[in-house]
Amino acid sequence: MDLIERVRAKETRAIARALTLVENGDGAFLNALDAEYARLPQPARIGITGPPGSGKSTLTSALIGVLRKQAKRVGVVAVDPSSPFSGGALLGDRLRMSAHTLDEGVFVRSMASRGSFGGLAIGCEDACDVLALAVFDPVIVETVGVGQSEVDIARLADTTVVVLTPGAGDSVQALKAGIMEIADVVAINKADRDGAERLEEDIKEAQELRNAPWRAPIVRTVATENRGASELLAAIENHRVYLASNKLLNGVRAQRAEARLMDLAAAGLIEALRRGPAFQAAREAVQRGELSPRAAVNKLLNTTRF
Ligand SMILES: Nc1nc2c(ncn2[C@@H]2O[C@H](COP(=O)(O)OP(=O)(O)O)[C@@H](O)[C@H]2O)c(=O)[nH]1
Ligand SMILES: [Mg+2]
Repeated sequence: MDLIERVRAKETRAIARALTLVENGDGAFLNALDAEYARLPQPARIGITGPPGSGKSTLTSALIGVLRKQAKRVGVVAVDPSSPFSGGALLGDRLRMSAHTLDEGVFVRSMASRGSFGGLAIGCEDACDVLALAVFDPVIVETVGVGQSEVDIARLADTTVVVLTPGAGDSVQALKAGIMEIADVVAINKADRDGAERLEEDIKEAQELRNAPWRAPIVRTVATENRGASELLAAIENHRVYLASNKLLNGVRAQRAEARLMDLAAAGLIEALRRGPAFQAAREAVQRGELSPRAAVNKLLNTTRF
């Protein structure tokens, strides 16, 4: 049986193999996966984002616990550009979610950046396709949200949960950086610590400044004790109902497909320019300061055969 069929048959080893091929950018497998694209199941996509250490992985694990009680098959992609494959954070993810690792209804994969332009989002989408093919629903995407990348993160999911923690400067900064723009649900994790009240007020204040049709509900959680996990899941499901009942879900997915198209187009274009015969000369001219980067690109676009 070929790998695609084995993934569709929910075979754990095949899923792991497929994710590795996707991560390595294996052309033959990606083509086979792309051939399934129009027929892929469309699992609910939940994004969990927030500053490093805010408890995203622990919270994801708590959500998995609730979802497993509902007999849902849960797929998780944890994306962390800062952590290499052998790195601590990654190991942390594995350990933290290890309560579920012997459960066939759960698949957790950590992935680092492929390193190429747009590689992170592209690799994540490909991994999500594999999990969709393996009939996981929902698929949870955990991403470190810091600074500009938050906008990218928002488009990886139907529903984005922003995780903030009391007493952390990071969270205040996140609020200032406009994180409310992307939050469909806010989790105040580590609510066992002082300052949850204060943070909730700050979040509400930030929300007042916006006039959005959907106001992100705020849920307090203590992920280490599984507290608030059911409430968080209920808030996520409410947002999904809101999307569905206002016919917004297709729009969210269409936006995601378009963003993916643009990412791949940009990556493909750069690859094509790099492979072209004039690239090295243009690069050296730019490095010597003889040619402006813009002029170099224009020249390359005009002379490269695609
Ligand atoms: N006190 C407390 N600690 C927590 C809570 N949730 C997570 N942690 C701890 O915070 C640390 C970072 O958690 P982790 O899930 O790896 O954060 P991530 O980097 O956002 O994925 C770990 O030591 C967790 O045990 C919580 O609700 N309360
Ligand atoms: Mg984590």
